[in-house]
Amino acid sequence: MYRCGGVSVWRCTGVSVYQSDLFYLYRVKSHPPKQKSALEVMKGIEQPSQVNEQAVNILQNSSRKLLTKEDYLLGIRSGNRAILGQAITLIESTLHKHQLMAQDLVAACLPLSGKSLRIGITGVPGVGKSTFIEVFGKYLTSKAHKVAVLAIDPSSQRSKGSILGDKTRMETLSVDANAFIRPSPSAGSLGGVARKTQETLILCEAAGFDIVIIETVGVGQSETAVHNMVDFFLLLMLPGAGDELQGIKRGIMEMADALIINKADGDQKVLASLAQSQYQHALHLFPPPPSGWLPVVMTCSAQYGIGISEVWDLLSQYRDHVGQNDFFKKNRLEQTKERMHGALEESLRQHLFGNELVSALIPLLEKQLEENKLSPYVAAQQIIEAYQAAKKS
Ligand SMILES: Nc1nc2c(ncn2[C@@H]2O[C@H](COP(=O)(O)OP(=O)(O)O)[C@@H](O)[C@H]2O)c(=O)[nH]1
Ligand SMILES: [Mg+2]
Repeated sequence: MYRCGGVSVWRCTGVSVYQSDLFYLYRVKSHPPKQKSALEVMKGIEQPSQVNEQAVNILQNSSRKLLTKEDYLLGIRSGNRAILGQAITLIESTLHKHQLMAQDLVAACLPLSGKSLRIGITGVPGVGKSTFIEVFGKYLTSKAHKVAVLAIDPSSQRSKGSILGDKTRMETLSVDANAFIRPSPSAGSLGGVARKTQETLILCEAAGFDIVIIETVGVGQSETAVHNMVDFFLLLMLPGAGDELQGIKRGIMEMADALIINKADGDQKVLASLAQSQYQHALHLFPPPPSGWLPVVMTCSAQYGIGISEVWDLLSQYRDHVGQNDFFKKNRLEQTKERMHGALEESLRQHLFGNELVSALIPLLEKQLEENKLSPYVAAQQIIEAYQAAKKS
């Protein structure tokens, strides 16, 4: 067992298992799973102990039987966050049998999914994403919504997880009975992490969460991945800093349905208003988005809870707008198709480059390219032909 980003993790037969998850990984008939709070599900964060005594005891005394698909499904459908956490661990597991079970479970949850409003939130580190999500999430649960917070952060292995690191700032939301917070899976390529997050989203929706917030750090490729899985994309900005300074690429601004300038409090209030009009003006110069919704620029202070209900009002307006013009449905369909094509491309790439003949041929062709003996197009064609020949033999 080791500690990762403040969370104690069990490393057993090649799979990472969150400490508290162990409790539910094995079915203990005499100890039926009880409802746990979100904080408990994420347990380990504040724990100084290196060993989860409870899990060890249960493992020693249990019949070591994995929950069945029906157990998971029942737990998820009833909104049991501990079981939901367990099921997500299966999705993240690298064990083949867990993967099979996870795929089964995702397929079973698919018909129950799709009913939430999916919100993507991005912005540079320090802009206040965690503070905002905490306050916004609490606002939503106070309005009888059920909120799930997920994160995409492919770099999280290095940075030890975006949300985990911010745990202290989500203390209130994580103990809210109507919230569920799950950090980014801590390993893998962006494609892999995105897929796991997408599947996690399906389980969360099946568990009855009607608002799913997906957080990403606004500096890399992950924005596009998040944009492709949400209905509304929200970009948090700092007052008084140009977008070059904030490291926000133009492409990310173009994806945004709303720009929210956070920290509009104290001395920064005036700067925030100035930035608001500047960004509003800049957005007018962008081509109109396919949703027909012109992105809105607003200010807020997550710290002082100012402008939070206004953000929700804006989201409601957006939902009405894209509901009326049918973009909501069309966009989701497009996203699903895009995911299929993305998965297909990824799989083709793996097959192609995983082929021994192809990987032996590529350096030879590269040499010929260097010597101007071959055109890149002919080389590509030769690779495909070599692959096809290898498949036939
Ligand atoms: N003044 C002010 N500070 C804020 C506000 N929101 C967040 N902060 C502070 O900004 C810092 C970074 O916030 P955090 O939520 O961790 O940002 P993240 O990296 O984007 O998740 C923290 O010290 C927060 O207390 C705000 O609305 N006003
Ligand atoms: Mg954060």
